[in-house]
Amino acid sequence: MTAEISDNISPDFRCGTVALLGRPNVGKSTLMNYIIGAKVAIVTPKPQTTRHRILGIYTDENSQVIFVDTPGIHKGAKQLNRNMVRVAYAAAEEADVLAIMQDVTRPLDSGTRILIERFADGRLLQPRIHVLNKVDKIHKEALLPRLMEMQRLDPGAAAFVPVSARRGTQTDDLMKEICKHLPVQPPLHDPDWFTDQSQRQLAAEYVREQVFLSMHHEIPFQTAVNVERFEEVPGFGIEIDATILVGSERHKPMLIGKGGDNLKYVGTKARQGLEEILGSHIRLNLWIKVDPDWFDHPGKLQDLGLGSEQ
Ligand SMILES: Nc1nc2c(ncn2[C@@H]2O[C@H](COP(=O)(O)OP(=O)(O)OP(=O)(O)O)[C@@H](O)[C@H]2O)c(=O)[nH]1
Ligand SMILES: [Mg+2]
Repeated sequence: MTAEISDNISPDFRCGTVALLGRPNVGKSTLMNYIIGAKVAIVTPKPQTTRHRILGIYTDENSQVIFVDTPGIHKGAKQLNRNMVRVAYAAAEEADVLAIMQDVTRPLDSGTRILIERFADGRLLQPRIHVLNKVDKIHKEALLPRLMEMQRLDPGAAAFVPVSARRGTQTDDLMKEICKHLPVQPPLHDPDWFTDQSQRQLAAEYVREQVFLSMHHEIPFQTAVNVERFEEVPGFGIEIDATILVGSERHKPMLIGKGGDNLKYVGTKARQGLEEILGSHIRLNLWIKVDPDWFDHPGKLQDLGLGSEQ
């Protein structure tokens, strides 16, 4: 802990965990990254981007808010999908506050309603804050009926907060509302620490982000990234060897692209992102391996950090 904060912890310092929950693609990771000011969770326009729980820790002189970003809650038959959903519900059980997010540019569909009802059914006792995200994309007048509908759906909720995670609109209001419900206790983590993700995990995720962005249809959902080697090279920076797993032989040439262009692009973009967050020169070597069942194989998922407890 830095001297300034440890010497001056106020007696009403608040600290606790907030689970970010919701359907895929509503903006959970974007919100967490915005509030902590660093891209610790990857973001793409595709659903099911986040696959494991990721901590993002915000600390100031009055509070430490420990966000737990979770995979979007969805239906899916594969073991990977079941693990992702289990991870989200487990994070909810352990949190002090539930931040349940929705995308206001989309109607309140049955999946979102079921999810809200499930959190509001009285089994979990923590305060629920409904976060209505992406308000930058709708007219102000459209928000009021949505807020009223939400109040009908969950009258016992602690608050309903419209935000734009992308622009940071009203995230201050959200933070105030969250802090009201956190226990009064000293910080649990070093204030200089802002995520539980290792540099190795970040490397795998930054590569996967670029794979997700450059691939279409079902291909991204059948890809994973494993970092085989992460080594500090004196006088240079960091050298990383990573393997991209694809679910089918025919996905391999698509990922490589014409003349290797796509794979080169993936590597360059991931390297640039990693250089920025790790503040170091990076040499990134990528390989591709075909594995048709990694997403339905408990042992392989565990090895990839995607088990039901991860
Ligand atoms: N316009 C707008 N887009 C947003 C906002 N927040 C997130 N997005 C976009 O929504 C998409 C999904 O964002 P993510 O943060 O990956 O969503 P998520 O809820 O973490 O998704 P999963 O990890 O798949 O569950 C991305 O294209 C974001 O740029 C917002 O406030 N406004
Ligand atoms: Mg996410």
